[in-house]
Amino acid sequence: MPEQRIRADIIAADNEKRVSALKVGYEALGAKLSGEGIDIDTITENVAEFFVAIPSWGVGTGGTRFARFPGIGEPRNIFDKLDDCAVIHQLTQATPRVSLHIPWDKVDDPRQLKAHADALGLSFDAMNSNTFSDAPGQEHSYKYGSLSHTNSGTRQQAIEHNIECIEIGKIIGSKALTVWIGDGSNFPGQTNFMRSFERYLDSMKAIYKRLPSDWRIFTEHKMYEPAFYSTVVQDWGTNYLIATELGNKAYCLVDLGHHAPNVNIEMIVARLVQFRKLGGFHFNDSKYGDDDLDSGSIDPYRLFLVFNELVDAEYRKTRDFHPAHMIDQSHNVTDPIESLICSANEIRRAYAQALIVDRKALEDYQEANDALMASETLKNAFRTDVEPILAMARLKSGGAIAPVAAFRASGYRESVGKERPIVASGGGGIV
Ligand code: LRH
Ligand code: MN
Ligand code: MN
Repeated sequence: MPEQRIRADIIAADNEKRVSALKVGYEALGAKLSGEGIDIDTITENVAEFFVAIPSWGVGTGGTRFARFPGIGEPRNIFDKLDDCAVIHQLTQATPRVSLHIPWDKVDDPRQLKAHADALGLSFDAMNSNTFSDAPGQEHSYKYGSLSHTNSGTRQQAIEHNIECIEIGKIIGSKALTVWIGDGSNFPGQTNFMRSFERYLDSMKAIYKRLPSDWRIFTEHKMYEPAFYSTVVQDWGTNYLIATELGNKAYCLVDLGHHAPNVNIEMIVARLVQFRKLGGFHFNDSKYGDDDLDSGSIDPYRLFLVFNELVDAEYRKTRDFHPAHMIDQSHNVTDPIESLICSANEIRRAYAQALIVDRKALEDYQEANDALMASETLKNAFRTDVEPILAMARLKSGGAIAPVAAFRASGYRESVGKERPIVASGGGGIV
């Protein structure tokens, strides 16, 4: 039994108040779905086995380049962050893994970190390297790039940092490395597109060589920012080229916020699935750019359509299909624990809705070119309120029917607020 940061009786008392209403809702939904030939318990079991990783950098309050407004009881170090992640998992039963970001996460002793995670019942998802900002005391600056830098010493330093992330990851049980770089340019002519990409590929090949045989490497594309004229790994096409150049342990990571507004992300997902190069996701939502808003808070239909592709891939029994599901968000005005709880639920909601799509009917409508009914088939699933399924999956796994309410009832934030001082300055999710 893992150590629990919230007392079990507090969750039990909150569940007690809600369980009879949940049973009524679950039965009603079960009857509706059964009329459509769907067994609700099977869907609930699938949902209970769907997990999404928490980003260590997401449990601290984020900020913009203008200001950061810290909340109370923010994590002071990676151990505090793991405690907060454990709370999210205890309540949702949906987030047993944590994705680290080095050196934002200062890992002095990986074995001690692993022991802390083990005690909390947590494990580690992909490691994230950081060569988009300078760490104190590093020899070469990343101001003009890292893995694609014109200077070989800078490139070598960035390569070694990624290898260090792999080494830490090996000790704590991670099985993947995610590489996102900010390399690019701010002026036409500032860099040579082809030479930069050649240098980047050479650097990535050096990192790839050091990847253990049972690991995967994910490269993450992003259209712009911090470079505003050109970016070295700017879109999924370039990302696909990287993954094919590197080899069969290399895959593309899709961060939902890294595309131009209105880009058809679900179609990108379908392409990567078809050519066996979908590595995983950074889930978040956005209105304008890489806003890092809470998953499903702006466009839940788009999230559903992404999951529709993933469930379609499962339905077609796509070989070697196991994308990594991770959240990548910044919480500027909410309690990060509450936002991450809601996001994990929204992601599971999209999955549950995608699971109840009548795939046979959809296929028939597609074959018959019945555009309206094909669309209605998706909409019928999307319009279904699957909350009773999500709540029942949580309850059956030992979580909370209403996780935010249970979190508030627990007083966890107030209690850690007494031991963790407010950190007034600092940017992003860096604590
Ligand atoms: C870049 C990014 C990438 C980083 C994270 C902090 O915008 O999405 O995944 O590692 O944000
Ligand atoms: Mn990301
Ligand atoms: Mn991003």
